[in-house]
Amino acid sequence: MWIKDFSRPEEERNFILEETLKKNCELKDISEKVLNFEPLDFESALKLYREGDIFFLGELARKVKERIHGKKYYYTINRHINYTNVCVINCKFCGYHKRPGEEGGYTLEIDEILEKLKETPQLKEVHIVGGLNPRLPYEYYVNLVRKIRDSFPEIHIRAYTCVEIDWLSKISGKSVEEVLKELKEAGLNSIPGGGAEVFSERIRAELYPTKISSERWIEIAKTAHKLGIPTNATLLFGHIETDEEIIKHLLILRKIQEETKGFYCFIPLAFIPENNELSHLPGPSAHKILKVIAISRIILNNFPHIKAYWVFLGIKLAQIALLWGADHFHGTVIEEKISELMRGQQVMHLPPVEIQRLIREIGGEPAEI
Ligand code: V47
Ligand code: SF4
Repeated sequence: MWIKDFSRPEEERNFILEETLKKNCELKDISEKVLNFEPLDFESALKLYREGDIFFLGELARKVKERIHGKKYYYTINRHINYTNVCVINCKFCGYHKRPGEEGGYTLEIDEILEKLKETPQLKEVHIVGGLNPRLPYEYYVNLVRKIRDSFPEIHIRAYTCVEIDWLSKISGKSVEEVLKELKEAGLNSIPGGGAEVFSERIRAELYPTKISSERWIEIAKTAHKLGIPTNATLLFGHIETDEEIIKHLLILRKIQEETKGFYCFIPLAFIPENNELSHLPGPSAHKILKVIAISRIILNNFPHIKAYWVFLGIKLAQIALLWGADHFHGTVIEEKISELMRGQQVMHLPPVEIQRLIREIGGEPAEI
């Protein structure tokens, strides 16, 4: 019989304990600030992210999450509509888009979209994101929202990232404010968080030089907030960004939220390396993903929600992310083309009962919103 003595010598145990205590002591002042909901400066946030081990960060983030939401974890019955994959921007990390005229490009007709929505029972939210397709006129975007609103008076319409709003302003010759007002009048409720990527000129120059700048993304988000349209925000991490760039991104978002209070949810998007120009990169480890989720909850303690986006993370890691500070499991999704086209795999529909089970299993109370 194979029996091994796993007990450690006394001195070794004491040494490990001392090391842990010493490390936590160095982070003690910072963690007290976190628990008092005081904002962290750049150096403290970076130190915590770098030196705090994964369990320590997870515990702090979970405490912040529980102070805001208690045991509740949220999800919604939603459906994604990726209306076109044709895009002129060509971000190196994106395996979803096709250039205009390239084989494999598609665009959905408005009626087709309405049919898809009608197929979905008890639908509460529709999430609409697409590429920048020069063939689509401005009217398509406004009509899409208006027709969905006419057919589904109660549904939450979350549509068009700040990148698409900028594009709409360009193709229509209208200001961002006019575009947003018109969309709101047509029935838009909120704006998804995509397109923020990393607020870093260095990364933009290397990976998405023709995409709108961070300044423009922020200007559009602030304009939406001023008009009473809540927006989400994202960070695309796990590619070439540095720790400093992650912290800077989070602190910028925190500061905007102090001014506008218009952000609803933050979604840390873990880079998927398949089928794009950055496929030589390994993508973030589970360890990194959990640390980024935790530090996001800690720094963005003025954001209502941190999302564990299971479509990109995978269901199992997303469930664990709920113990590392995330409180929102996104939703049922149904059909999502961005990761489907990158991974060559259809995204699984997660029925509400399954989401509820995943939440209960980690000791949470599921709450549909
Ligand atoms: O803007 C593109 C990202 C975003 C990759 O607001 C990639 O609730 C990882 O914005 N690996 C679109 N990410 C998705 C998005 C989103 C998703 C879920 C919820 C919400 C919300 C918003 O996807 C893009 C881009 O940043 N993306 N390629 C990739 N290879
Ligand atoms: Fe276009 Fe968005 Fe893909 Fe960039 S991430 S290429 S803007 S679809």
